[in-house]
Amino acid sequence: MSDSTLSNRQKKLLLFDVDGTLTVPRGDITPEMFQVLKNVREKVYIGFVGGSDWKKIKEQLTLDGSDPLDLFDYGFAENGVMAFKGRNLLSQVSFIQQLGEEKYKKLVNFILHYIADMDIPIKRGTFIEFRMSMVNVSPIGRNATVEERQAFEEYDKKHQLRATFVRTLQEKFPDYGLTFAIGGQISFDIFPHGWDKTYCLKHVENDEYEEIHFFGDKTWKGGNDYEIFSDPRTIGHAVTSPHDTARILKELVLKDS
Ligand code: M1P
Repeated sequence: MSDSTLSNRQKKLLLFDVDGTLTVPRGDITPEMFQVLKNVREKVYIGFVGGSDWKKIKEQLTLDGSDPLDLFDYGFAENGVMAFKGRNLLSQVSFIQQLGEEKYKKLVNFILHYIADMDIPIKRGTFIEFRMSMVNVSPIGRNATVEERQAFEEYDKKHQLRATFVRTLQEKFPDYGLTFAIGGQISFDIFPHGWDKTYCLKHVENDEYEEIHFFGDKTWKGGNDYEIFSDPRTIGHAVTSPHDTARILKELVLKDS
């Protein structure tokens, strides 16, 4: 997109969750959504803020070999703990540095024991995924296929496995300063208090936006969009799917185009 196309934009920033908001969960961006975002970006500034790591988000938001950092003004992976402005990496911080090796080890050991004792229909592999800014915990394991994910999600709705797991961890580690957030289908994220999606706002606060909008599909308390959705610095939009996001954008930004 040329600089002249982007130079007269309103000083408004629209931030988007990824899974369930710009793409279907763990799916890829569609050409339609790509085009809607391109059109929106001619009017206002845009950024993504995902819980996943940059590698996964990049896979999901790449269309025909394009770099997502060229489509968005800001890119926030792992809730903004890894932050890009254009193609420039602004900062990256580490979960272990913050928590300390000893506490981290106790937490991981407890989680592994808990999962070993869980009697669920199937288990796959990679039950704990360590990321730069968080730990992702999945009772079925991150190697589950799409079908296995869907079956787990249904089973979890009925049996509340993740909610119970999270409550147990909150009781066991009350002084660790950790937040537990159920954001996707098969797992939950653990990160230090404040490292939820509101973390990304610190990277835009000096850019003087008149309005910052946030779009997400997990905006209820306990969902991983809740904090930024309900933050007084943002105007929150709860969406039900990427299709719903596109509909709102057409009404909110593109209706006079
Ligand atoms: O972006 C939402 C969540 O997406 C994935 O969740 P799941 O694998 O459970 O569907 C994970 O990347 C998770 O960290 C993230 O919050």
